[in-house]
Amino acid sequence: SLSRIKCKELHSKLMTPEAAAALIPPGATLGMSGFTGSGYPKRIPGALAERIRAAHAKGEAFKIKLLTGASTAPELDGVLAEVDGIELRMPFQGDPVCRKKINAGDINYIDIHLSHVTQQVQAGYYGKLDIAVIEVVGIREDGSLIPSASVGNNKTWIEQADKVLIEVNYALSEKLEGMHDIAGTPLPPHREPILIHKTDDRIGDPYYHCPADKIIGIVETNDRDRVNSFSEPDEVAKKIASHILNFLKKEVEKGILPPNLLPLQSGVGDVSNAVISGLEHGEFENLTAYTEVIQDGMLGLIKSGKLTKVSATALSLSPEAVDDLNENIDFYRERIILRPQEISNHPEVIRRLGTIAINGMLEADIYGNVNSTHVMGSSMMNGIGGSGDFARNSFLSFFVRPSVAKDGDISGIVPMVSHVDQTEHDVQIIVTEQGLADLRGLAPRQRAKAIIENCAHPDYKEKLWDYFNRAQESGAQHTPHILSEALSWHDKYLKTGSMK
Ligand code: 0RQ
Repeated sequence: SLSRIKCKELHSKLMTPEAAAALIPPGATLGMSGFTGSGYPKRIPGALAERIRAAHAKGEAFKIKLLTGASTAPELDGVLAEVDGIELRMPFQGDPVCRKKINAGDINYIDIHLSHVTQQVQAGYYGKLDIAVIEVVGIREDGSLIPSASVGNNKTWIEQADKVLIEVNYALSEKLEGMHDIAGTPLPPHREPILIHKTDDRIGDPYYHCPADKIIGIVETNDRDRVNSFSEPDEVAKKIASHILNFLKKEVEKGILPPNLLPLQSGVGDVSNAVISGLEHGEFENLTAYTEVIQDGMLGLIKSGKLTKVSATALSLSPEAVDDLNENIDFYRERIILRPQEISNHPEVIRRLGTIAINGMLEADIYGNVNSTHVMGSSMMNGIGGSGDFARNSFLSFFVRPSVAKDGDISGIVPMVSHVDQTEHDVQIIVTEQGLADLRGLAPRQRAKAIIENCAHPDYKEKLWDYFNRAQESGAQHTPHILSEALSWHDKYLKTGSMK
């Protein structure tokens, strides 16, 4: 229809997804848009997957290297993994098919902190970026691009790639225009301070800029992001949320936190959503958030007036929440800023603002090391995402999860984690539905006592005390362990299907 492609010079570049996919050669390194299931290209990846399938049927080799912002959706990661089209994947994914191929050893997956991605690509660690494939909601007269529901690494992809393919998506409101603040950082030694002193400070401009001659094709789409609707938080999630909210209240009473807290960062998932909806019904006012992803709960908190300013890199919203956003876009645009992930997750800004980070985990050990990514030490779940960026640099850093998984066969608290993402040095507060362990100011043996006492499930508590007590009978006593037993719980689970 061309109505959203206001730059006349670009009209001749309109093509079908198939024609666009035909411009992507085997072996290409692609930088695609997409962050937590939003703002990913909807049609070109599917057409590319068909091309790859056809090539494989003829016995021809065809794989690509795929870089994005974070996780995408079945229409991107799913289809390309399904046809064995991905040679390398970076920096985060959460797709079931992609995960299966990673764990089968068929995809090389490089799982890095989300704030590090652009500098590593700029520095050339991944070779030359051949083609950027970016979803936008419109192209202005002067050719500048209006970002869509996520920003991620798009600025860098457009700048670094030799060629650019654009998908213009008509399903999201064009009135997103003005919500984004696009700025980046050069490689050292050319860096300067990032002048964000409050969550709503703007340092860039609202558009991506790409020379017209770099754009080799434009595809129009009308597909929504695929984000599932949220269910009401369950009892376990509500208990975890209430432990956190009570704790924050006490910190305000002690004068450690201001009455409107500090900017919040919340991970994705049911527990995070429960914390956010707990805030909606709680007493805190004038809240702000400096986070990665805005989910339904945060939109509700903005609507209620409790959350006044939010900075993130993506809107990851259910269909109902997208309707609400589109209908009240002028209200939300004054309260939401979407930034590149190198800025939303930048350690400098997170440290300066003193965010309160709340992230999920697979397991924690008795000393407070956290595994966010590897099931039983070897099997990739999603990736570290931005959790490390926030955990290390926040003023308060929470890690949360239910005390058990898989109907009680897995303990969320173990003697030693089977993989470390967040070291004990970056983990301040651990919360399960059983309770909260405040590790601030504690030495390792004190931490172990707090974690076992407050967070372990009753089915595993005695076994953890037993391990910890026996570890204190011999050997070095700073962080007592029995190395021959430290991973025996995981080993037992793999052999018998239960840690019990
Ligand atoms: O699997 O549903 O098949 O039973 O893992 O677990 O409890 O539903 O928790 O959805 O919050 O995910 C760490 C994965 C938690 C997530 C992780 C099984 C469990 C279930 C999911 P089933 P839950 P969540 C912002 C910050 C890293 C990235 C991050 C994550 C499934 O929070 O990916 O924080 N974090 N980003 O049964 C085996 C264990 C297990 C286990 C849980 N110990 N062993 N399986 N499960 N614990 C976002 C971004 O960065 C984009």
